[in-house]
Amino acid sequence: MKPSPEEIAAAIAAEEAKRVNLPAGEPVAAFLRTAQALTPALFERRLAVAALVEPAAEPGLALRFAMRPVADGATLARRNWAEGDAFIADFGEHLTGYLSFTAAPTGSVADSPIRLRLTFGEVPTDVAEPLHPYRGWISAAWLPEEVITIDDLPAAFRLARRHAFRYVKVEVLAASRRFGVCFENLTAHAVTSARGAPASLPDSYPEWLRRIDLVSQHTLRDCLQTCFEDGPRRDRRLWVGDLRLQALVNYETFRENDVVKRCLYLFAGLPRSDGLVNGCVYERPVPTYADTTTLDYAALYCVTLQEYVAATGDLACGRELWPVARRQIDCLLARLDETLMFHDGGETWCFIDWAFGLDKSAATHAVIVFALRRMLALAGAIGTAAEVAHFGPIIDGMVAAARAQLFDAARGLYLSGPSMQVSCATQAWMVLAGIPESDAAARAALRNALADPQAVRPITPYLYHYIAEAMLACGMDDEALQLVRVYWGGMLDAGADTFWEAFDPAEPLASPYGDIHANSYCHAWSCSPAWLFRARGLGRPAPPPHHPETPCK
Ligand code: RAM
Repeated sequence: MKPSPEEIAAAIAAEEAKRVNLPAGEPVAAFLRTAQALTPALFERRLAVAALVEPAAEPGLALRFAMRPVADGATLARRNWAEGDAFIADFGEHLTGYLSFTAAPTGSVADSPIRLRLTFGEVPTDVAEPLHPYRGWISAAWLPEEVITIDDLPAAFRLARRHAFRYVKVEVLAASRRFGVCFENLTAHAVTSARGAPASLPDSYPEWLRRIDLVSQHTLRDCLQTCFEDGPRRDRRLWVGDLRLQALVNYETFRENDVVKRCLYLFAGLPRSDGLVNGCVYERPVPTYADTTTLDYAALYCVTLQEYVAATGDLACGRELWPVARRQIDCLLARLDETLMFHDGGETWCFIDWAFGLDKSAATHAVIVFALRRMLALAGAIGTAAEVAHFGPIIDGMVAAARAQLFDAARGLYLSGPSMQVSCATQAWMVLAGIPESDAAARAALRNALADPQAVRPITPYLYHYIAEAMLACGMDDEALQLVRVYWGGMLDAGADTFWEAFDPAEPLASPYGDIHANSYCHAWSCSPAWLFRARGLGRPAPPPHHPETPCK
């Protein structure tokens, strides 16, 4: 049964009430200085209006609306609008940035200010239907709208707030009847710290795959600001889980590696009192703590550091942040029971996915094993292996505990929590952690869960990524390719210019927040196909058959 927005809000509130947030720790000034010194410059690109558009209801589309062009963008400067009028400008592509224009009176001098409502749309739905009444449980202050009043026309105006958008709906809420308003030079100023555009995949790749690759890059580009933001519309901040996937794609595309480093230092500079990194941190107004600790993300901090060192060869950074990563592991291991099992007691958040009702114990257990293995790899690279020689036996113990306590041999999959829940999340992380006894057992666990109509399925591209990554880890390349084609391709079919924070193909209007207008439609953790294609060879066309030349006689 699909939960109502009220049920989602009540369940989240009940979970939050159980949480014990440790106080923030002492900021580590030296780490924060390093982070700030690595702040990248932002580059601006100006975009003119491509077209004036109107939404058309398309019940067959996932988000129910398509845009129809009604006039060329250049005609806007020749039109004028009166109180009560509205239009939608389409900038032709998704961007993160600012809006500017000149508002000029026509027909008479302006004898009043004008009041406008600007609504910013990442997708048609944002501007095609009213944002209110809003039913979400996160603040309505996130809704992408502004009411502005401009005096003394003609006036050049630039909106101070940054938005994420392709469409802007302009409504003239109030203006004197004695003049019309003309909007000249309506301009979007796109900003990103990504320099340049990566080379496209060769033509030998199928068209649909090249398109997913490109949209993945655009998603990353628009999230790549002074840090790797999770979403330029919302939450506009740095989360560990999003960072790992962004960093991976970045190494294969924009290569803004210093931004990854800055992010690692921001987390290291703002530990909680027990040394766990925050699930997310804020950059502004000064780098500061978010009141959120996320155990699976703390484990993924170690993985992200290991991958950064492997991708860049920056051993000095690996060595400097090694104690921070070690601390994550120590804190996580302290939460295992005497049989080396992790149980989600609810006092610290485990994220894994936003799927409603998901039991996170087994998946989090596996994320910890995944991180332990990566810590051994990092230790090998930076020469600290002796310090973590005891990790090997701990990994063996955690693997054995999971096999003994979570594996349902009759069904060929792993269960989670007291309700013995079957989920795709559990199988994906078990496989990535190397817990199944063989690749064949790993493949069976994934296939069994995916075929089980009762299994809890993901609702975010973040968890779909881990299913694809797990499939690649155990030789399910064709299924991984099909998953990417159907899931990310499903967003493309719905008209996506950038990939989304949440998308449940079975319930396209579902939102983790109880209202789709609170969703972000350019969300970092959905950009990972570019890494699956470029680093993991997913979908790589077979080389043309080799015909040895016949030697001349
Ligand atoms: C949401 C955001 C973010 C994610 C967290 C756990 O607030 O979508 O990307 O990392 O959840």
